[in-house]
Amino acid sequence: MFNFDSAIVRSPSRSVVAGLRADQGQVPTWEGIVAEHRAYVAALEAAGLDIEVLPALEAFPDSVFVEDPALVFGEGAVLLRPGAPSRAGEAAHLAPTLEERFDRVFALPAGHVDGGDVLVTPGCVYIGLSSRTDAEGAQALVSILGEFGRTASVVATPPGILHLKSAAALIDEETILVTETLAGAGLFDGMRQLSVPRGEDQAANVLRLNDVVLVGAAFPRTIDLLMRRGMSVVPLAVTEVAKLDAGLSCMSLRWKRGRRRGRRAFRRPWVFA
Ligand code: CIR
Repeated sequence: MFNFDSAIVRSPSRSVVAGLRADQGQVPTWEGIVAEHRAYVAALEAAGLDIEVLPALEAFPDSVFVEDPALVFGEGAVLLRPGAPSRAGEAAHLAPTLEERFDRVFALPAGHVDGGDVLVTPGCVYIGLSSRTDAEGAQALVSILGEFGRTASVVATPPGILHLKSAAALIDEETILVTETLAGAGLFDGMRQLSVPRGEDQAANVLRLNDVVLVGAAFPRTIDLLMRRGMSVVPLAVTEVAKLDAGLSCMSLRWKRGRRRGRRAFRRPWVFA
């Protein structure tokens, strides 16, 4: 489940400072985003992942958040349709890389889904409806996931949360780290939920990779909570990307390479209707 050896990231564009954000008062700096992104890439490398760094896309300020326009598994990839109009074109820029890397690449045919709303657990892929992910897109993704032999469940992300994974992350095979609001929503049947300490809601977006878990450095009580569970914690600064409502999971696409069936077995993304 947490066995990853590959990742795709995208360099931040100069335009990243104009990325979408709910709080208009908090403007990040390009240098600050670049520094946090560099440290993040180094942490992925230290965790044992081979990383492909895609070039910055000036026309897409939020394109550094590469998790939203696509979904990847060892078995294949899905090009999504991000819900924010300014991000709609990002998936097309990922398509060539995903076609190169994966035997099977599907394209969401309708509706909208942001990858930040997709939480993969061993038994179920949770798709959170949000301001970015709608019912039509979620249903289309359920069908595609069926092609991968994966069961999916569409859940309602509570209001005020940008993405499902802004408030939830899988930390072991049975446990999801959640905010108190999400814990109260009871979305994850059969999973254990562990709440982040009060006042550290943004800490719930951790990223487990192999034997380590990346956690926002500004959240000492969450770091302590995870260390007391015996986890190997890597604290990372995310204060600048947080000004763009982003966290740790959204800056990469991660997977474990499977055995290829043959190079470029399917030349174009499959549109699954
Ligand atoms: C956005 O609003 O789309 C970006 N500023 C932040 C996206 C963060 N993505 C994520 O949490 N999955």
